[in-house]
Amino acid sequence: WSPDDVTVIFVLGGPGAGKGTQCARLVTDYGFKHLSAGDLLREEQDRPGSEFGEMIKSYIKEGTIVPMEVTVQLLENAMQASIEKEGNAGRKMFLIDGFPRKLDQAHAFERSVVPSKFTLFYDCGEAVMEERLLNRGKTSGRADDNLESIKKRFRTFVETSMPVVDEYEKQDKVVKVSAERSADEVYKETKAKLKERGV
Ligand code: UP5
Ligand code: MG
Repeated sequence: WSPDDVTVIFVLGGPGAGKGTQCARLVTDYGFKHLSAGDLLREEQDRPGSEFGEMIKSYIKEGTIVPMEVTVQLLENAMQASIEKEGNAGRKMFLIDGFPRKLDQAHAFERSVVPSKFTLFYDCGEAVMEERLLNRGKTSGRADDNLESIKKRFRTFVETSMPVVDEYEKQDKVVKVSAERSADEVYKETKAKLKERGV
């Protein structure tokens, strides 16, 4: 794809920072397409006959990163399906949530699919994220919303995913939003920062 036809904004932030929550609002107001890498992996995990189901399950529970071939393919398929379904009249804008979480994924996606416009980064401390995730865990049914998995997810985020944010920061491609306040306030800041970037 060419960046003339397809715009991709990556949405990053620690586990429970509020990526999904903010993306849902952006979809309503801006007409973006929202693709969550985690949601796509969970769907693939539950798809009958998937050869990757068991593998995905164990990576998610351990809070580690699924091999990128799987995730990049799922994202590319979902983008293709969205373009085929609605045609490509006008420019397609995708919010890719929770991806890339590792430098090799970032490089592979930008080389083989399309370069990103920038990364929306939700900055949130671990204490706040932990409280949100434990709270969601009471009803989410997510296999990784328990204290043990949460700690592992934090560790992977710091060691493996932050280097992606740091690299994009050096290229002046990070739009940083503080994510500790209420969802309404975070959204307000998100909109203001997007405006500064001409979106
Ligand atoms: N909430 C949200 N915003 C709030 C606010 N401002 N104030 C108070 N509460 C707020 O929010 C989490 C909870 O907090 C919700 O209950 C919400 O109501 C509340 P949410 O919007 O869901 O946060 P989000 O950042 O989306 O958290 P999520 O748990 O989805 O983040 P993760 O990044 O951990 O999960 P993801 O689904 O992206 O990935 C899961 C796993 O998949 C990874 O650990 C990894 O194993 C695997 N994965 C890969 O291997 N590769 C990938 O590329 C992607 C994922
Ligand atoms: Mg999410």
